Amino acid sequence: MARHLITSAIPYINGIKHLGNLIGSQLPADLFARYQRARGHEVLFLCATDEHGTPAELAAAKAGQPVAQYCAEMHELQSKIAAGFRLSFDHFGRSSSAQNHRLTQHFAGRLAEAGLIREVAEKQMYSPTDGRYLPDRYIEGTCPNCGFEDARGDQCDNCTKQLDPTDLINPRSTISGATDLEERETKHLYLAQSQMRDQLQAWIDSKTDWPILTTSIAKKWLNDGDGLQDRGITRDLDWGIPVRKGTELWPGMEDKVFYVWFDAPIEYIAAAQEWQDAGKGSDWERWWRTDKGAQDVTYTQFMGKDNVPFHTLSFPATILGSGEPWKLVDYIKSFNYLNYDGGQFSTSRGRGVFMDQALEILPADYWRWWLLSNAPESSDAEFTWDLFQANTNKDLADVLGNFVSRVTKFCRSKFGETVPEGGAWGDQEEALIKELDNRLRAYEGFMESMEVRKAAAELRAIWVAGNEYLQSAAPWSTFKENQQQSGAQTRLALNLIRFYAVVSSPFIPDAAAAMMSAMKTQDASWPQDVKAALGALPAGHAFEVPEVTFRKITDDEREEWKMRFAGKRD
Ligand code: B3M
Ligand code: ZN
Repeated sequence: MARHLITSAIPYINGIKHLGNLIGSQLPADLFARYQRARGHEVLFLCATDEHGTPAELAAAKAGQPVAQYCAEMHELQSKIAAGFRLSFDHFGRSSSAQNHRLTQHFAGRLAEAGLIREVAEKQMYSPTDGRYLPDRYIEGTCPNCGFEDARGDQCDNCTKQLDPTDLINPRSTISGATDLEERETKHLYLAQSQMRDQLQAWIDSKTDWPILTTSIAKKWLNDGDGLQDRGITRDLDWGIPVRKGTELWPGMEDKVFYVWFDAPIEYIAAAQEWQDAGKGSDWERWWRTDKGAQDVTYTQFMGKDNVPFHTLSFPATILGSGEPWKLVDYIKSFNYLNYDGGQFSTSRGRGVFMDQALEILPADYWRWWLLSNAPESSDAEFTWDLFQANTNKDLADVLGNFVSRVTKFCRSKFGETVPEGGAWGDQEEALIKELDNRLRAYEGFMESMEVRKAAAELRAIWVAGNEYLQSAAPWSTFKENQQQSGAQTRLALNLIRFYAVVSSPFIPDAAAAMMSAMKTQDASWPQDVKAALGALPAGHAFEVPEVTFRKITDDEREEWKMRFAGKRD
C-alpha cells in the first residue's frame, strides 16, 4: 500500500470561487485523491483557506466586517460549498490557525539562524490619501514586463511575473484610486532565495517527469534570475501572522506581519497538524517529516499556473533553507486557465458561474464531469453553455444514464428485480471483456499520471463500450428466442452497472453511489480482473431500478443560464 499526501492550492478567503478556480486545483486534486483511495492506498488530502494578505483585508473592508469575523464566516461558507462539490478533503484548514502561526514563526526562526534572512531598509509605496503603505493588492498599475495595465503590486496575472509595488508603471491605490503615491523608507525581512539558487536548480533539474507547464515556469524564473531575487517576506499590514523569530520578538518588526505567500504554503503542513488536533487522525509527522515516516510518502500538489513560481521556488526555499527534514513535493500538477464564453471569468463583474450558483442549478456530478473532461491541461480551455449542454447530455444522460436505466428496466419487466440466472457468455461477451480490460488499464495509467482529460476520454469509452454491447446483444430480442441467453446478457449488463459505479466514482461520486445503492451492493473493490469483476453480482442478487441518474439539460435552461451568468456590462 502506497501513501499519498495530496494538497490543492489553498483558495483565497476573499469570496466564493468560480468554476475556473475549481478546475485549476481543488477538483483535479480530489479526483486523484479519490482514485488513490479507490485503489486501496493511504491518502491524506489537505486543503485550507488562504486568509491573510491584502485579498482578505480588502474583501473584509468591502463587506464592512472585521477581518477575523469575515474570514471565519467565509471559511464556513467555502467549506460548505466544497462539501457540495464532494471535495473529499481529510481536512479543510485555515491559514490563520494557531498551528500555522507557530509553524510560520518557527520557519522564520530557522531561516534566520541559517543566515537566510536579511533585514533590508527599503522604499515602499505610501499613500498620503489613504494614510498607509500600499503593499501587494492595495496597489495596481502597468506591468513592466508585459504592459498589462491591471497588474497588481505582487504579481502580474497576465505574464505571472512576481512584482514589487515599486516596479509598477503608473501605480494607483486600489483603496482610493489615489495616484499621488510616494516612496517611504521602511525596514523589511528578505528571504535570501538567491543563496539557494544552485540547490533549487538541481532539484528542479531532477524532476524530469514533471509536466512541461510546471518546469517551464520554474525554469523561466530560475534562468533569467528573476524568481530568485531575494523576496520580501514581511508586510505593513495589521492582519496576518506577527513577525517572530521562533517564539522571540523581532526587534524593529513589531508592527509587521509575514507576507501571505510566506505563510500560505506552510499551511499545507499546519493543516496536517490541524487535522490531528481536530481528532481526525494521528501522527501528522508521518506525512511531513522524512525522519518520521514521510520518506515513504508520495507528495503531489495541484495548482493553477500562476501559483507555480511560489511552489517551485519560494516554498522549497523555505523548506530547504530550514535545514530540517521536511517532505518536499514529488510532483506538481499545474493547470492553465479556464475561460468563460469568449472571455474571462470575472468576480467583479459577476461574469461566469461561481461555485455556489453552479450547485443551485445542477448536481455536482454534472460540473465535475464537464470540468474534469475539459480540464485546461495542455492549453487554456473554454466553458460555453452549448458545449456544456451537448457534452453532459451525451456522456451522462445518453450514454451512462441511459445504459443504467435501460438495463434495470428491461430486467425488471422480463426477469424481475433480481440478477437473472442461466445461459453462458460467448464471443461477444469475451470481446467486450477484452476491450474493457484494455481500456481500464489505459484509464489507470492516465489516472496515475494525472492526465485528466485522457482519463475522462477513456472512462467515456468504457461507458460507450457497454452501450454498444447492449445495442448489439439486444437482450430484448434474444429474449424471444432464447431466454437463457437473454438472462446471461442481462446479468453481464447489470454487473456492468456496478463496474461503472466503481471505476467512475472518482469523477462522479454521487451518481456512482446511487448506482451502487440501486445494485444493492457495497462491494466497491477496484476491478483487478474485469471478468471476475463482472461476476460480482451473482444470479439471484436483488437490485432496484434507480431514479433517473442524469436528466438532460433543456435548450430553455441553456438559454436562461447563458443570460443569467453573462455578467454586468462594464
Ligand atoms: N491563495 C492563490 C490562489 O488562490 C493562493 C494559493 C495559495 S497556495 C499555497 O490562486
Ligand atoms: Zn505582466
